[in-house]
Amino acid sequence: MQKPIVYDAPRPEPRALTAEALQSEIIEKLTYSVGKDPIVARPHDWLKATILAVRDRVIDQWMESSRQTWRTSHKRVYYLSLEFLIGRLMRDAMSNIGLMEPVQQALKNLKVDLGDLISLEPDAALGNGGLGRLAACFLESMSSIGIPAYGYGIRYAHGLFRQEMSEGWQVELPEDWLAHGNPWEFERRESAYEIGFGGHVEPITEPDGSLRHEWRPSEHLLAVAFDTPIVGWRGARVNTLRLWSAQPIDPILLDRFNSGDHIGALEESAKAEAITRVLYPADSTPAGQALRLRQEFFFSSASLQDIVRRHLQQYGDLGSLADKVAIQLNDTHPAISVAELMRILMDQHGLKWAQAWTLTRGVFGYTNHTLLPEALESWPVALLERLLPRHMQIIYSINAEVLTEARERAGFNDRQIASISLIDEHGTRRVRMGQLAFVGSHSINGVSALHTELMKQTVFSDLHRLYPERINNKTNGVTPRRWLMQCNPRLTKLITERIGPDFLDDIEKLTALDAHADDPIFQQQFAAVKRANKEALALLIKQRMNVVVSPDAMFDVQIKRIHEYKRQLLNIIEAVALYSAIRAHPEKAWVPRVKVFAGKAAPGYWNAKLIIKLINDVARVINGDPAVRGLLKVVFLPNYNVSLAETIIPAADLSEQISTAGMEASGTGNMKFALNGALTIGTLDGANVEMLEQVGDKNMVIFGLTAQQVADKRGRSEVPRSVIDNSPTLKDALESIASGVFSPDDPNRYRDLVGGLYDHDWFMVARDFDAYAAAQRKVDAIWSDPRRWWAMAIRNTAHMGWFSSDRTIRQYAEDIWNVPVART
Ligand code: B1H
Repeated sequence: MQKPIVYDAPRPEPRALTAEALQSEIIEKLTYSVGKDPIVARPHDWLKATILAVRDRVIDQWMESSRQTWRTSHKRVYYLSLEFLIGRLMRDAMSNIGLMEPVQQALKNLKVDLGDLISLEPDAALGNGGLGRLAACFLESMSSIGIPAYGYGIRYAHGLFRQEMSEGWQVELPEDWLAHGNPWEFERRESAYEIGFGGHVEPITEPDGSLRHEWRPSEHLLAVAFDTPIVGWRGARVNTLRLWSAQPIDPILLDRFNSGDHIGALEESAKAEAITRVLYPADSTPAGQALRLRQEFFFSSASLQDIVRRHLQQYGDLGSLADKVAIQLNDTHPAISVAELMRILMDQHGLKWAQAWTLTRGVFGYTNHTLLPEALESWPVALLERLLPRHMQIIYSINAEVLTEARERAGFNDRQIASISLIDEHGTRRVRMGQLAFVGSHSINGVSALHTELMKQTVFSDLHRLYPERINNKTNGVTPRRWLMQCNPRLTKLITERIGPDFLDDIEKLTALDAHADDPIFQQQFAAVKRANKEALALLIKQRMNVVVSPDAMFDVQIKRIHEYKRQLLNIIEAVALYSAIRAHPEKAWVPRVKVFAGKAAPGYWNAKLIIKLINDVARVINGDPAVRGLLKVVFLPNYNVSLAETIIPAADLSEQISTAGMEASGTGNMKFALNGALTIGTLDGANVEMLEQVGDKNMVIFGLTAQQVADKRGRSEVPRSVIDNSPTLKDALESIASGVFSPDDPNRYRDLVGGLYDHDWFMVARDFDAYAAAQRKVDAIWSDPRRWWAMAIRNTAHMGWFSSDRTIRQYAEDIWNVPVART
């Protein structure tokens, strides 16, 4: 047992928040912490000094928050996620504790520009896309509404790859966010845990005759904690993001070194460090490699050891674990935690199976983020047996318990038993991590109403029948601090002037804007804000791409991971059709458009990479064709990340949310665009459905097949060829792409891609094309009526308050975690 906590130990006076105090402290940090004389300091030195000064203010609140949790014995929430897509932290921290103006002033006095420093900070890109960004929004919201929480994940040495373009093709380069050090993190050598792999299980008969199991791993390494403070709105609370880094127990095998094997002496160290070296870059599809399973177990085990240690330190007894601890599994990536907690409780703390199983289910909640069949994680039984033999035994025992219950209590037949079994018996036997996470949790949630419904009907239908009270919905949200106040200060100011500042603390108060939507003066002001944001984006496009775009044109934006189900292909085919129409009828009153794309493709996903190349090929031809007279431009901005999103989203007029219905679990970009006053063109998919409920069908442009219609068409394996033959516009566009109009250097480049649309069209690109094109012309018509456009845009902002991650987190707190929220 560790020493008990002394709650009233002395602490320094909190730091002052004034510009004067900050100014002298920045100089002090520069001198004594960075070790630079101000006269030779470089921008990175100033950045570091500024972060250190800001960080001190954060720490004051951080310590206060954690003392309070120890003092009050509140239940803690632990969010386990293999991804946290944080982005930059400095502006977030400054803005949330009200330091933007004093820091800006302090730096100005020192002749340093705050904006320059902000853009120097590297993006922490420890995530792929929506799932990782959701985790980051959730952390910020938990701090903002006063929930004692920890994020647990991996401190990848290299986050998501940097994307460059080489002749229009994606090239992946290593990302190096730690190159200049990371002033936000605190290494905690004292919080290190041993993690084992391999070996065997030793059955031990206790003196009382009972049987205990002891895992004797053959391989050991260390998980070392790195802590980053996460500041809530108005500094209400500061929680901790604890990321684990893998290190060898013996950094060098001296006997091997001494015998002359200098490389072999470092083997252990290389093997350990490989675990946290790099983020797997596949969004939606698991990598399925042994190293990935090692990552999953490594961070699950370290986190659970830490949680159990903290609980014992405070309460001394594991019986209260489920009353004081809630652990949320962000998808199945940490699902092995179910078996690991069972092992810790039984093998290390001597609990009996029944009590351990009750505690485990009491503690865990599982969030599912995708139903794509290829995305459902499973691991070969043989691999698990080799790497985690004790966990495999526990998984078998859990399976026996659940299957017996299913037969005896619910009378399940063989088909149903096969469907809920933790072991997939088709082909090589595999452990299904979704089933494991489900049976080990008291709550299983989807991330939008439609997605949750489909979960009940498809992958988890039989488990839902067995445990009908477990599945629930928690529609995603985004933090309005980062995604409105920080990224769009102009709009924030305008809204404040119009409806007062209350919405800053209660974002649902944005509905007050609805009453101003038809006011011509407010419309003009709203349009002027959008215009200024578009000028900033136009400048960035000129600087990065050397393409000139007019801020008078409609900015039509699709930014997200490149995936066939997200249908960037549908968008670019429509652009090709529009291009031919403009050339054929130059006399018509075309609405000028700039089509902006950005997003990364998984390195092994050929079709996604080909779609990037197609967008670039089409862009080159259209942007270079004088016959278009600038009425249409296409831009693909490389290296999409959180910071780029923060510049693009406030400048968007039209948000493309056009996934094949039933395939996008929720989407969160959709919410960010609408919050910033963009209209949405979208399918009835994911959270679009609930956005439609909030803003009404007069304020959103919906098109295309429904999830049910998609399922029906797939079920009938209908051939799409006749659809294409009956749509001359689509046919022409496809023929021009397939015949090499945009790829004269390799005319066959897109033959197979287009061929897929004729053969099966799994993603319904051909079958949704006419509806999509018609919806785009409807968007044109609205654009041509500015009064109508801006009224719609304002109403979108007005009704996005519900999509705040504060609301989402409140629902998790109430329905899943059973913890109170301090601020409502
Ligand atoms: C989402 C993932 C995902 N769903 C596997 N699933 C991964 C799956 O590395 N892997 O193996 C990585 C990511 N990501 C996204 O989650 C959904 O597609 C979005 O619709 C949703 O908005 C987001 C947050 O819930």
